[in-house]
Amino acid sequence: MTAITADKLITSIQPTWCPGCGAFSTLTALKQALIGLGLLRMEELTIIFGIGCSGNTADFIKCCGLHALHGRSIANAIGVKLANHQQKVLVIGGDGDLYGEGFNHLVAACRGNHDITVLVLNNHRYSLTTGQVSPTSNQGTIGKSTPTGSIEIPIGALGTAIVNGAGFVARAFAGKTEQLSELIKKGMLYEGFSLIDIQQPCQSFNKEQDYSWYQENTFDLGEDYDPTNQSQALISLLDQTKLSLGVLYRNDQRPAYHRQLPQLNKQALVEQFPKEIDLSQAIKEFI
Ligand SMILES: Cc1ncc(C[n+]2csc(CCOP(=O)(O)OP(=O)(O)O)c2C)c(N)n1
Repeated sequence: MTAITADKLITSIQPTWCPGCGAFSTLTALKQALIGLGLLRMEELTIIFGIGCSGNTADFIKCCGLHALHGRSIANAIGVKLANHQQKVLVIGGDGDLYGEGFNHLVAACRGNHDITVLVLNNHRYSLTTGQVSPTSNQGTIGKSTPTGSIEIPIGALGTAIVNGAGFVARAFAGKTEQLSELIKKGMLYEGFSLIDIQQPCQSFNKEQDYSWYQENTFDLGEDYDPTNQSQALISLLDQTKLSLGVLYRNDQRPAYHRQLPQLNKQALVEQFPKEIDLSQAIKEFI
């Protein structure tokens, strides 16, 4: 076993994100969280990446995992967790990947309370494909795919997650690295489905929501906010004058999926099979 330290997470590839991209600070916060968790070891961490600038994090952090198909990272992450309960399983993707193409998987993960942590790097655009509107773009956004302005209103992803059973839902801003790192740690320590929506500036394709916009339009949830109150969480999300940051909702009463499934709740799949399996016959059939 190799304990997680900063040097273990480094790859030889330099990030290809544009200067000023919020993903730089999100990556820093993520690494701080992984190191800070302490209990984690490299072999106990799996990260599944989506497709997009956000999913390209796959090249910039060393870990076990895979770069999934567009919108299919959550399905893969659930599979990993069900096969091996010892794994801390993270998903990293964009708002297009996870609230657009993959939204049905996100809702299914909430309903099952699958024990994975999903980080949505939410820059309100499809940025890798050069800035088309995404499910979280403001109504009226002008882009290559919407030259006269988008008609749809932004998706209420966090509210949908909460009403569909997500156990832990938080919102963060990439520019507040320390708070983001703490939220990632909390989400990963939570046993059940955790969703962290990371508001992230995209300097190239979202000129509207830049760093100063976030400074002016976000606030931290105070001490008097009770995250266990589901209706209060939903009401607070309806108020869109400013974005609240922190743990919006937390339910510690609902067991995670793998604790409930009779076939798996005593032993994970990896423990049910012999350590050494002779696959030669199966391989012969495929070649
Ligand atoms: C099935 C499929 N459809 C479309 C694409 C093209 N595509 C690649 S990245 C991307 C947008 C990703 O946007 P988002 O998830 O918001 O991530 P960002 O690049 O903004 O981080 C799209 C549509 C693809 N690779 N695969």
